[in-house]
Amino acid sequence: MQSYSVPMFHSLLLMTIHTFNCIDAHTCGNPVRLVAQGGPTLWGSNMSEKRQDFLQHHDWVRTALMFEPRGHAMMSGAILYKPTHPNHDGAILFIETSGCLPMCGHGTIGTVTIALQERLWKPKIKGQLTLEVPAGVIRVTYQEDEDGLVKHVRLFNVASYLAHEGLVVHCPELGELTIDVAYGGNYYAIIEPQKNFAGLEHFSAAQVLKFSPLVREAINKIATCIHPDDTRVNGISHVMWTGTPTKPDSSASNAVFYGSGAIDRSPCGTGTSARMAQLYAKGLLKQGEAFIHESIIGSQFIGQVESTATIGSGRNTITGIMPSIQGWAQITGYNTIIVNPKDPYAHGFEVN
Ligand code: PYC
Repeated sequence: MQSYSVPMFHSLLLMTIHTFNCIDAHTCGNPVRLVAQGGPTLWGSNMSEKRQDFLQHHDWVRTALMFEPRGHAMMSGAILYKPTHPNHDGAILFIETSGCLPMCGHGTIGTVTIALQERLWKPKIKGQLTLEVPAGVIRVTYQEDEDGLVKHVRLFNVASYLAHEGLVVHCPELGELTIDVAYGGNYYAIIEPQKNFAGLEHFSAAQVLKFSPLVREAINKIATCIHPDDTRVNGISHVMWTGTPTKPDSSASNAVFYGSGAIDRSPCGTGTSARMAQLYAKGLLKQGEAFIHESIIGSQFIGQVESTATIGSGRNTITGIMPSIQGWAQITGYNTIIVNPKDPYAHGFEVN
């Protein structure tokens, strides 16, 4: 078991009981715990700098709210901040069991649904939002039903690209695996059906959990991934296993592993972006074509390549895509969470 401690200075700040007003939801099955009140004030001129400040000085908030006993291995969430630019509608810090992701698709869809339905944001233009996230600035559109509930959210994600093609790693028990690596807001190792992997439909969740950390470790040893526009975004954090979908209208299925023991229950927004970038680069997906991505529980996101994109500059210029992903979320409850410094598990624990 791993439990989490905080530096002395911050533990002094924790002498009082901290209260977090959270609204819990799920996006196509994957949890989103939105911290509406109680998040720390962060230093920085953009969300990437604020993410660094959070990781250095306030990470106990993440471990307390995401890990057991207040959360679980799959828990994922977000904290709302004021945007730095007056034309923007909001700013989001993503918090996860795996850390603070630069970008999270299911987290954005859930956060937007909650923030709009609970009137935490007032859109400058009805039907669309411009949001600051650590990976950059994203645009979102949404549709409401006649009761003012958010039906769908479409996020126009950050530029995504195929970073490496055909890397070969050895995975204990499975053998050699040929893997592509793509970026969609996080770096993904993408494993398609091949000789030593028959496809996700032949794999159990237990196998995804067992083999993904081994693949991630092996691929990070041979592949360098540093975002050309922000060196703070680096390393392969997510592993995507692909296969034949169960629904006739789905284009593909996937299971994404992240953190130390999580499988995304949603089709994964940044993963879907990375997958579309990979397929587009290989000539297997066209601009404007619907890419319906199915999750491990059968829920679907509708992705699309909106346009091509240029990432980096000079000799580091890469051609990629601007992806969009549509999904839905549902609020599941209101959750006032307290963190009492006298609780030996105030900052959470993980059982690995
Ligand atoms: O939807 O981008 C996503 C995501 C990343 C990790 C879990 N979900």
